[in-house]
Amino acid sequence: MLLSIFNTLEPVEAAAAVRPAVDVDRWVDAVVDGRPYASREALLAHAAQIPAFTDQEIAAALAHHPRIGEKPKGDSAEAELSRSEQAGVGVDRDAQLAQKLAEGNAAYEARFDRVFLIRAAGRSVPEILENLERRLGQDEATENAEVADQLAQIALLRLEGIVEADAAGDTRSHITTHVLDTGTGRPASGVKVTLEANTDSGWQEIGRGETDDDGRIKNLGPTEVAIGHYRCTFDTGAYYGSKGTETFFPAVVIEFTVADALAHYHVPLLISPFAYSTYRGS
Ligand code: 2AL
Repeated sequence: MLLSIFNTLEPVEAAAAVRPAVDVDRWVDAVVDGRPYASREALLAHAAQIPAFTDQEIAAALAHHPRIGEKPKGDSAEAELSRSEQAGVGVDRDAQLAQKLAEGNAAYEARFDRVFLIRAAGRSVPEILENLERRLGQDEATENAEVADQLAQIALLRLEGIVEADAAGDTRSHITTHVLDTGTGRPASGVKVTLEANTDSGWQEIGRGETDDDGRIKNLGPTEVAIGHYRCTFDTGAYYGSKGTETFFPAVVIEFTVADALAHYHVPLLISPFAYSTYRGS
């Protein structure tokens, strides 16, 4: 949702829009009451300074968080956000690690009597396991403070995904793309692209989009993905079909490696009806 729309919604509608970020009335009300926001940065800065979640609020909010490594069920906005956050982690890519995670989750639940919560976006399974082991050794008060912080991080990342900047270019996914039609020398707009991660159970879609007037997709999937193999599939057949142009390529599939979880990956496609190329952009 665009920030300008969020700014003008009735309070009850604005609250419904942001509640999937975290189901805590005090947080939702503070975000809604802070409107209007001059920019997305102002919104995020306002949300970032909301006082920490209390133990009671944590207990209520955790009811909506599935275990790490377990696919959230249903088609609620929260389940979709959670799926997207967990998709980049790559639990499906390694059965042994998945087993360790299941054991760690069980140990955590036995010790603290609640789901182990961690901001999943941008983290790999080994990193999550390391945190899990460290946190199992913490006393209750320290651990409660850490859960409150993780919940706040998740809420902020979700809010970032829910409210888009009005000025294009402000919100960017970890992997972006750009399609240039080298036959016309123009950006290729309206090209459908899917982004998939290579998991233990095969390729799994983690994002999709359509190139804008400038040939770009700035929001192709999660804002952070884990190290691993990914692929983009460009529906070049439909693109050329819509122009009545014959092409040799019904689709173009580009497979690539994300080797640095913190670096930005830009995967451009330069396409003509009978040749294409790509490169690692940034
Ligand atoms: C989650 C979740 O659903 N998203 C996230 O970042 N962490 N769940 C969890 N148990 O930590």
